[in-house]
Amino acid sequence: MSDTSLTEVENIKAASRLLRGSIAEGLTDPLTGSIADADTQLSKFHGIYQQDDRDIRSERKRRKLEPAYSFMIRARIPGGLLTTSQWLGLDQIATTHANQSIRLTTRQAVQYHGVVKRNLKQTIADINQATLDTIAACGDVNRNVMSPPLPASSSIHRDVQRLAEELSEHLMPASRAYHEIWLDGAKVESSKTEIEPIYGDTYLPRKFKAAFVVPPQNDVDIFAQDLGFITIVKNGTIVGFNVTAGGGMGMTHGDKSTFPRLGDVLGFIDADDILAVAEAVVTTQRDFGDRTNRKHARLKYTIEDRGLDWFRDEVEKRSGASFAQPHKYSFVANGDVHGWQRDDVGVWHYGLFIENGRIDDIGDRRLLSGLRAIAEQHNSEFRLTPNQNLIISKIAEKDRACIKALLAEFGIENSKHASPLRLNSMACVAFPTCGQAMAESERYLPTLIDKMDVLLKRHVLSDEPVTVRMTGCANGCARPYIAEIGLVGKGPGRYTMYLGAGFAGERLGAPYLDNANEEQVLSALDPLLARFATERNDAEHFGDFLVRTGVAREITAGRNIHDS
Ligand code: SRM
Ligand code: SF4
Repeated sequence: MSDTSLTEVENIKAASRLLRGSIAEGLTDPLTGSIADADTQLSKFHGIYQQDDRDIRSERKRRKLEPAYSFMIRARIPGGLLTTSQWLGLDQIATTHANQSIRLTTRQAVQYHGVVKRNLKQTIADINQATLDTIAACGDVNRNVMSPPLPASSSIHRDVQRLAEELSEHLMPASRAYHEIWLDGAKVESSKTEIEPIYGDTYLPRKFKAAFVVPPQNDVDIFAQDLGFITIVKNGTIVGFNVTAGGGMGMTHGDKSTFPRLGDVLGFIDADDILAVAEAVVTTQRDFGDRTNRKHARLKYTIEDRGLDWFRDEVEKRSGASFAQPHKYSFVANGDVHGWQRDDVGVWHYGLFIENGRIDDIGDRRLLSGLRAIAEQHNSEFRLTPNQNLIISKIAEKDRACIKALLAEFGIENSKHASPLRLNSMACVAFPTCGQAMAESERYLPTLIDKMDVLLKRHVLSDEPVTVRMTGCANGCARPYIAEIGLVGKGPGRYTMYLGAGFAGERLGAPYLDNANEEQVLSALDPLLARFATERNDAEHFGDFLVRTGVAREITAGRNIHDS
């Protein structure tokens, strides 16, 4: 019997025998390219999304054909750390089963698009062959754990990466459904023999996201996370972590009960308490999150409704840890560091700009082939960044010339393509694969940036790094509400423009234009950039300038973002 007070997804999870549903049976049905509706919810927990090609949706409908179904597959890659041999495995899958491209995501993971049902199992098997998996990459569980990829201080970053991997492991679902369905693992006879010790059999009310950060770079956007750990370093050693909770970006246009929210700092803990505190945060959300309304089910609303003090007490009670006063920290930017960087032990890393995370071969710019050639020569690491870029990591001085030559040969070095504005830009996937898209994003932002760059040049601001992020809907997958210029799709060619966010991801932007087309966006920005060029304080960022001069409203709490 389903409980009508709960959302449909809750009933699907409850009846799923720990995420099995009828996925295995659906894969063998040759009559359709889709799987059963309920299974489309469950497959997300296995990192698999059913989609259809929206460019041809109406044409197929007119011809009375079923939608052109295919699947998006997302891998789980804690901290975005890959060996170059894992990369070569991922590259092979892109060319055999997907649409000849790899898509880096805003959470340091990779996605494939366009995988058809008959190739799904083999694709997952090949991902497994590359010693990776797609478990919990989506669904109402803890997703890919982020960790800063740029090793400015190599030992600190290595330790934090290890903690991120431990946290990812600790919060993985225990169900063997994934191995059974996709990897032909032994069948568990009865779901009674299996338990989910942390999640229980209906998992979380909604998705859950965690990250670590090492100040001063806020590349992971720690305040956008449900749960965050800010690393506190004294005299070159990690002394503990400030814990943040209750961040999230998603909202719905026109629904004021939904809003983006930045996480609050709960307090300081020792490194030994990380897993207990994380588990307590997760189980508190499991028990108190709203299972009757998915638009109100994220941890940010649990904290808004019950209060931060209540939440802190509950986490302390469940974890046995106590929060001390937070330690001081400061952030300088929420973007990536690009180009050549040398870490504290003298090893080189190259931050490669990848526009909107899309790795393919287009014209002279052959990213897919170039990264393949580099991975074949450079037996080391690639680090995926939280801003859809990639770091070719751990390059010895003697190998630098070879990497430089390969970057040039394949036409992919940063200097060739990117102004500071472009380097600090991100766009979500949107059309043609995303079922939620209302406007273009990945396919459109590059041309809009060409036009914005003309404006910046006119006002002698070409060297100014301004963050600009675009999404095709209000869900906020490219974290647009914490970009100095945030463009959020509302309809074909129409965007709500948010202005005034902090350059370091510490303040949300405020709505400035609603339902604006390209011309309206550019004409609004032109005079603001002119004023910025002449009236700014020393080293002042665009978002701070707009707030100081009263052009953009200062948003001090997400719940106030819709106020006029
Ligand atoms: Fe996202 C749903 C893509 C990061 C908030 N997101 C989706 C779906 C799966 C659409 C759907 O539900 O049908 C998109 C698939 C598009 C496609 O065709 O591939 C999608 N999200 C992405 C990615 C690929 C964007 C990108 O261009 O990189 C990112 C994958 C990250 C990963 O590797 O796990 C991605 N999504 C985010 C982020 C950013 C982050 O996590 O730091 C957010 C905002 C933070 C947050 O969660 O609040 C985000 N995605 C959403 C939401 C809104 C959730 C909410 O609380 O309201 C949805 C819709 C939903 O969950 O119902 C969504
Ligand atoms: Fe799709 Fe909206 Fe996310 Fe963009 S922001 S990928 S349009 S869900």
